[in-house]
Amino acid sequence: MDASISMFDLGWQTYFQQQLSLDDLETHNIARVCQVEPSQYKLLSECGLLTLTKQSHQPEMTIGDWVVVNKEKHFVRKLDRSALFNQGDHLIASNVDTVLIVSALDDTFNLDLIKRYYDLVHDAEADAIVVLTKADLCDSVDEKRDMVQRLNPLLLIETVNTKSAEPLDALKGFFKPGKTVAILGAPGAGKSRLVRSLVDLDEPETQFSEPQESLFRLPNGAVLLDSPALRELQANAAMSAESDFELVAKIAEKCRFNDCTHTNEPGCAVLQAVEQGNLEEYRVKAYKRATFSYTDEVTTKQKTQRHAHSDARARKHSLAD
Ligand SMILES: Nc1nc2c(ncn2[C@@H]2O[C@H](COP(=O)(O)OP(=O)(O)OP(=O)(O)O)[C@@H](O)[C@H]2O)c(=O)[nH]1
Ligand SMILES: [Mg+2]
Ligand SMILES: [Zn+2]
Repeated sequence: MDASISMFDLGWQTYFQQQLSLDDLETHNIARVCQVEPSQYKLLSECGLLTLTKQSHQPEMTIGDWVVVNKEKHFVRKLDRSALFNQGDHLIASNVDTVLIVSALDDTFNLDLIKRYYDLVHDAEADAIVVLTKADLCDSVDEKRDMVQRLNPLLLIETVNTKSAEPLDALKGFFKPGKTVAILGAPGAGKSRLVRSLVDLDEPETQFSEPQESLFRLPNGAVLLDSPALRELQANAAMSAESDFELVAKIAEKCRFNDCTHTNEPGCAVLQAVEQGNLEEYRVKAYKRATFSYTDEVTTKQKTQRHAHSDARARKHSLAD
């Protein structure tokens, strides 16, 4: 057991401090949920790892939640969250400050998927930073960066080549003490490599304690939240981006012209489907954006997407892989 954990190591912030009563400060302890099991929660605290049995009077909790516990290590209350990832009733992760949306700049670049991740982060009320990896494999870096920037002019975007030695100082600046960070990105986007170039997940000092798998220490004192539920959310987004893409691609096969841009051509099956109300306009826009920079490589794109799809299904491995 790691006896040297402080609340600040775990991501404690003023926002949570303000919710504590005098009673809490004098007689209670604070702990952070680091694992959710069918019948119990595991929490990290200054006193090490705690276990709380799930009980009907407790609110549902998720990884990242801060909880007040009494001296007997029983649940007192959950603190208000600063951010929450959920899918309907299914809670995925909470109190994440910054999410790195990792996307490769090679031919798997997918603006639609970046947008989906961005929307997830926005809905969760966390901050997004888009990290464009594999800059060394792309000769239109600025063009793709501009496409991402058009999603939101204020969005922070960092371009990195994680194979080079210089790249990550810009990112390290975001890993301030007390900040909780998460990472979203398609399979193969370079998440593990990015994390590995920032921190060695196998090193003992990255682990808070042995038997938990979702909270890690990053350099500069930030916390990395990486859980199976978050990885599933990320894979689902990748899969639904693919199905939108394939839907439009399938309809586009019926266009009269092979090189149809689905703008104003006669015999355009895509425009017809939109007019008849069988296809939403936004799907077409996403499809056009995704095929924009490599117009005649639709087949390659589809293959790549299909590949990503099966990868997402088959491989549910962690960032450390
Ligand atoms: N050339 C180049 N290759 C990179 C870069 N970043 C990652 N890669 C390579 O891309 C491949 C995938 O990288 P990973 O870090 O495993 O990707 P991931 O996002 O963790 O993938 P999953 O765990 O499958 O979701 C690896 O072979 C990396 O070495 C980069 O900046 N440049
Ligand atoms: Mg990985
Ligand atoms: Zn068309």
